[in-house]
Amino acid sequence: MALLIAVSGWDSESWAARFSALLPDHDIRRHPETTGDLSQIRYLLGWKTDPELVSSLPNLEVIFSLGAGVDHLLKNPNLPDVPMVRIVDPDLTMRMSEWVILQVLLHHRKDRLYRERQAAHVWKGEDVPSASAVRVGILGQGVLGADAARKLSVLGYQVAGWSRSPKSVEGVESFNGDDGLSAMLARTDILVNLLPLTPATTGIINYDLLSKLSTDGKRHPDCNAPVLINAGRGGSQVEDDILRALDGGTLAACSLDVFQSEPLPAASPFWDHPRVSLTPHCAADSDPQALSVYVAERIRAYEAGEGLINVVDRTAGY
Ligand code: NDP
Ligand code: OXD
Repeated sequence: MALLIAVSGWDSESWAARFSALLPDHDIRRHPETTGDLSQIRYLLGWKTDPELVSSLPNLEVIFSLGAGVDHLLKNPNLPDVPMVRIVDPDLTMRMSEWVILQVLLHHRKDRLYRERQAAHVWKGEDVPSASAVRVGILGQGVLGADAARKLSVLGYQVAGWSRSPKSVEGVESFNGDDGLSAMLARTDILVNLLPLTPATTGIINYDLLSKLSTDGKRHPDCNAPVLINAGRGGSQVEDDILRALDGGTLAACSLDVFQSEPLPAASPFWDHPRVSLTPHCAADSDPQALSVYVAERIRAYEAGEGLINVVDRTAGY
């Protein structure tokens, strides 16, 4: 029985080499180079994998997502009814929190303005509110949202989080449900999205939502309007609405790691927008060895009869 690595956009050869070292007693294959007999595939390690391939593995037992998100697999209408395990790993979590904290600090400490002043050789400081005066709201209080929330709270920010179920994270105000969302937005200067992409979160970051953010300009760190930071999924954002909000003053600025279409098309107005910072979906790019060890350990535990952890709830969609 074999583990098939089918990861588009990644160097499958180096992943296969790592798994061969970690699971020397397993048959490690790569798609399409060494796929072989499909009936021998027991485990699939997938990232944006061809849906037809996923649906044509008759003896598949477990799907491993080579990412924390599983929208890339769940959009397959013919997904086999086997458990799907996602990545939950301290290395990935840490990197995401680093990215979120970096973006929050860049906006809070007016970095864009200072870069403009540096380019113009202008030696001039600005008043900046203390972190304790800045209210951060995080959409999603799962593994990633809760970690970023905790760390931002330690830095002194007033942090709140929104999730489906109520949470109790030290130093973080919890909101849930539709009413909870409006209440959190109304007290938010910097909005961070770390929601998974599901039918319920598709297009959730639209003009209506952005219009509900705090309008208490005195507290806004960046240009007297709120800021958006999105590292969840591009499918959760309505990009025309974000541009309208930026250009109409509803949003001061944004940091985007994810987009409706990736790679970001050359013609996208985000590339040259003066108040957009973008990164190429790399917010939580992790150590490949750490992710491989995680998957190999899950396989070993499963084969030892210990069951699986971090299994996706297919009904909830994450
Ligand atoms: P989790 O499953 O641990 O957390 C998801 C959170 O979202 C939970 O708090 C959940 O609520 C909440 N949620 C889901 N649906 C809703 C909804 N309809 N309304 C309110 N809250 C909702 O996921 P992770 O934290 O591990 O990852 C989050 C996402 O981050 C991934 O799905 C992926 O899309 C993205 N990601 C992006 C990366 C990048 O590089 N840009 C890297 C890794 C992940 P509850 O707690 O009540 O269940
Ligand atoms: C993930 C990602 O889901 O990198 O892990 O987007």
